[in-house]
Amino acid sequence: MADAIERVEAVVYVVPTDRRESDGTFVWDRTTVVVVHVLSGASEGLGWTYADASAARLATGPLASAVVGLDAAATSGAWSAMSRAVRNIGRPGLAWEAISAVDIALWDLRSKLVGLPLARLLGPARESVRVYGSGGFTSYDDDALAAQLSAWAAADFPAVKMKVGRCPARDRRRVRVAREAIGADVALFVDANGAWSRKQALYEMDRFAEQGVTWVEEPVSSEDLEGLRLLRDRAPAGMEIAAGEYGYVLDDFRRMLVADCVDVVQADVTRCGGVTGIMAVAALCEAFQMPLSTHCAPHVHAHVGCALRPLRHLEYFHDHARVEHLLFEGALEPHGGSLRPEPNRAGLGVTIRPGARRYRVDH
Ligand code: SMN
Ligand code: MG
Repeated sequence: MADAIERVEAVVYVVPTDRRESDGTFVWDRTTVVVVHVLSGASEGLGWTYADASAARLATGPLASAVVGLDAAATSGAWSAMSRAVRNIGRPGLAWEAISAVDIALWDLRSKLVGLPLARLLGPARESVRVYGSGGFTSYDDDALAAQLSAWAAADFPAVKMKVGRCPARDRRRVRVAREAIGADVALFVDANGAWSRKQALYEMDRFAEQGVTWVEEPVSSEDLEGLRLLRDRAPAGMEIAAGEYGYVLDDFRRMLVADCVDVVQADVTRCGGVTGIMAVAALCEAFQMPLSTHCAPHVHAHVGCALRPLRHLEYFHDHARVEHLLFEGALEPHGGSLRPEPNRAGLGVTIRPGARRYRVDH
């Protein structure tokens, strides 16, 4: 056989956040990354997911058993084999995050075997992807919020996103602070992470429309498709409703699209089945004439995003951009509000930095 998959290894890194962080419904102080290495002869593919460390065991256990011995170019066959392997574990959630990391590594390997950047192997629709800055955590004071968002505005980002929902009384002031920090020409997005009830969301959205907010992400839980549909239909003119970051298997996205409950679907390559999975999600979005925006994990989305026809932009998420620069040599930097894959680096174009070992944890 051509290049066979010989081994799957996984390494877990835990990187403390640069300050305590929170959004409308969660608090955290570290980011866990499960990095998967797929080996074939002298070649190695690298993939990762932002999941619990236990995803590493899935990658080196049932998923490795499913793919070792397969042709390294047979990414679709490997994806189906991994899906079958997790039937009794339960596909959505952790299993699909682990599959995502292995699939990303297999596409990195496949690109390296033919000497192409992943973006070029996929057949690009564009050479770079527009970004929006994402942070503005509810744990920030007004100065930190203004400093972060204004820095992205100064770097020609067309939009920035901040967290809301933890304290509605503070939020209205925080959104005013954000608008003053970025000026009138940068789009202002908010993400409530499902913190509001349906009627509370309607009230907050009206208040935020006064500050020119044009994107409200997860105003209610993304499991409340009827609620999202209500808010999409009653949102102030010019304000889009977005959700989808908790979409794993294809049926999650099919149900969201059939419910016609968002203006923009979000998907995360480290959750929805990797490159193979997000390409399928993009085809679904296209069938429903629905725009797509990717969630977090900026480096991988910069490559795959070049080939996602319905893609509008990717999320330059503060934590993940910081972690990817700490762990990976070759992590992309935004220029002029876009991320552009390196044309002369095969695969994802990254290697593990020697200094990454300080963040390694046993799993
Ligand atoms: C988010 C992403 C990752 C961690 C916390 C919160 C948020 C987003 O939902 O869309 O950036
Ligand atoms: Mg979100």
